[in-house]
Amino acid sequence: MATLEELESLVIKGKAKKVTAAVQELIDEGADPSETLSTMIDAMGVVGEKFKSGDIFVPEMLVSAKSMKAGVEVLKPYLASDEVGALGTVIIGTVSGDMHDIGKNLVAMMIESKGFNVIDLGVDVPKEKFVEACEEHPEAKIVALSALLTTTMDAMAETVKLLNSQSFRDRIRIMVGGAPVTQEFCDSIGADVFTPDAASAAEMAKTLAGA
Ligand code: B1M
Repeated sequence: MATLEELESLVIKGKAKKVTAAVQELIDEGADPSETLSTMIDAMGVVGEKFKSGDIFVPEMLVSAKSMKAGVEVLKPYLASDEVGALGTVIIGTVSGDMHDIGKNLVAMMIESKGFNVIDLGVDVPKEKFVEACEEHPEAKIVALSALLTTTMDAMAETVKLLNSQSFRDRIRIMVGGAPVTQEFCDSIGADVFTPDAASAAEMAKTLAGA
């Protein structure tokens, strides 16, 4: 029988196939999907600490990330809702220069599970692409930006600046987040809302949509 402790260890070690099996086993045995997800998020925190202290390097971080993604795939149906699209459209992406997408994917998944249609522009998204997406989707009410590196916070600021100068600015709310992002930074770049994690981002999106 798989345990959450074992799952954490498997993500840290980057054992994707075993993570897939362990997550399925945990869910089949009645584990809470949110707790299972939190365990994998905690594991990535440990991975980050190990990288920071020089115990592991980029390739190890990458295999851990892949194993977490494999686990999230199994969890998706258990976290999703069947009302997709009812609350409107959200455009999301990780800003230019930044390849981190696990947090952004979680935010997208949680927002979708609240009943939004999510247009995911991916990672390393140039600021102009966010503008194009808003123009292509006049129904979009929220633009959500993620950044994981202190060095890409500038790209987030530039993206917000460009969005703020557009004629469609009044119809969208700009949400920002990611490990180095703070409320103070959000205010300083002229974004509308900062939230610290995927669950609060999804709740906030719902509030912004007036639901
Ligand atoms: Co990178 N990396 N990484 N990395 N990586 C960090 C972020 C780092 C903190 C590790 C460390 O040193 N401790 C560090 C950044 C330091 C800094 O800037 N201060 C770092 C570094 C330095 C780098 C490279 C520069 C390493 C190098 O090449 N020398 C490089 C940069 C590449 C690039 O982007 N240009 C790099 C590369 C990578 C990999 C590709 C190997 C891989 C990413 C794979 C992928 O995402 N597909 C990777 C990983 C896995 C990490 C860590 C270990 C884990 C990130 C993660 O997925 N966490 C990370 C250390 C850490 O986070 N402790 C680290 C789990 C995820 C669920 O959390 O993404 O924070 P997170 O998302 C959270 C919240 O932040 C929030 O909600 C999520 C959960 O609820 N959130 C939002 C996120 N977006 C939001 C948007 C919102 C609201 C909330 O509203 C719109």
